Amino acid sequence: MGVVGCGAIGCTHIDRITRKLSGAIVVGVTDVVVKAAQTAALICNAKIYKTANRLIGDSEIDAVIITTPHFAHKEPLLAVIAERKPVFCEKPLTATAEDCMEIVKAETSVGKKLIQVGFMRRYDQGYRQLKKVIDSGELGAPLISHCAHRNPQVNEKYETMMSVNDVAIHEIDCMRWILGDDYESVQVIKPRSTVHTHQGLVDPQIMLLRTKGGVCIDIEVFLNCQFGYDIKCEVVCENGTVRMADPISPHIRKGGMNMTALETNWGNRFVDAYDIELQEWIDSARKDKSRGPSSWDGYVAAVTSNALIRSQMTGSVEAISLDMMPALYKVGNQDRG
Ligand code: NAD
Ligand code: ISE
Repeated sequence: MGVVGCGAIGCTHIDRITRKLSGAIVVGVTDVVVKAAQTAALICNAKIYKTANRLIGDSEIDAVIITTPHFAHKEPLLAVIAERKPVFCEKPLTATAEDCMEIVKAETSVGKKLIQVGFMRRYDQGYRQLKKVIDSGELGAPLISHCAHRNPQVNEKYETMMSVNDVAIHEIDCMRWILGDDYESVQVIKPRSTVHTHQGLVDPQIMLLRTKGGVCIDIEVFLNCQFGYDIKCEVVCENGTVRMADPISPHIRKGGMNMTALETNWGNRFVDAYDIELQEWIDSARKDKSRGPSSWDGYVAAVTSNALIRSQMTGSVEAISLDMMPALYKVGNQDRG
C-alpha cells in the first residue's frame, strides 16, 4: 500500500503496519515536505513518490492510506476513488459537509464502498464493552450521556474550532455509533476559560447534542486540563447506568495517598484500538470489502461538527439536517465494522 502524508500519525501507522500487523506492506510514501517522506521511507524501505497522484495511480499500489491534515483529504480521496482502490482516511473525512458530500457522491457513482474513515474509538475495547451493554437492552432505553475529552495541553496552533473538528469529532461519531441514532440539534456552551489556554482557543467548552430519539449528550472538551489524557463516557438508561472502564493501571498507596497513574498521551491510550482498526481494514481491503466507518459516517460527523462550529459563534441551538442516505451505505452502516 501507499501512504499520503507522512507526519505524526502517518509515521505511526507505517510503523505499526511494518512491525506489528500482517497482510500488508507499505511500498510507497509521499509528502509535500520531502524530509518527511524520507523519514517515513526509512521505516519501511519504501519508494518515495513526488506527488500523491503518481502514488495513487501506480499499479504497484493496491490500497492507500491518507494521513494528511483534513484540508488535504479531498483531492487524494477523489483520486483513489477514480482508481477504485480501497482507502483508509484519517478523521475527519474533510472539515466541511459540502466536501464530504462530494466524496460520498463520487463513491456512490462508482457503486462501491471504498473508503474507511479513521474513527478508531469504534475499535476500542472500553467503548465496545459499553456498546454491548446498551445493545443487550438490560438497562432499558438510553436517556442521557456524559462524555469528557481532556488533553493535558495543546500547542499554540490549536484554535477554537479545532476543539470540534479535531477533537470532539471522535465523540460525535462514537456516540452516534453507540446509540444507533442520528442527531437532531447541537449547542456549544463556553464556561470561563482556564488560565492555561492561549489567545485563539476557548478552553474548556461544553458541547450538547440531542439525538432524534431524544437522548441528550454532554461532551466536556478540555484541551489544557494539565493532569492527563482523560476520556470518559457514561450512559444513563431507564434501569441503570453504564460507564466506560478506565484503562487498567496499578493502584499505588504512598504517603497517605491512594494513586492510579493516568495516561498522558492519546497515541498510547488508544494504541490497541489503532492496531485493531488498521488490521481489520487491511483484512477487509484484501477481501475487497469495506466494513468500517464509511464516508457517510464522515459526512454525518461533518454536518454535526459544522453545526457545532456555528454554535461556537452564535451560542444558539443549531439544527442538524442530513441529505438522504444513498442505498450504498444502508447495509452494514452500523458495522464498526
Ligand atoms: P501532521 O501535521 O503531523 O502530518 C501531516 C503530514 O501531511 C505532514 O507531514 C505534511 O507535510 C503532509 N501534507 C500536508 N499536505 C499534504 C499534501 N497535500 N500532500 C501530501 N502530504 C501533505 O498531522 P497529523 O497529526 O499526523 O494528522 C494527520 C491527520 O490524522 C489529520 O487528519 C488528523 O486529524 C488525523 N489524526 C487522527 C488521530 C486519531 O486519533 N485518529 C490522531 C492524530 C491525528
Ligand atoms: C488528536 O488529533 C486526535 O485525534 C486524538 O485521537 C484526540 O483524542 C486528541 O485529543 C486530538 O488532539
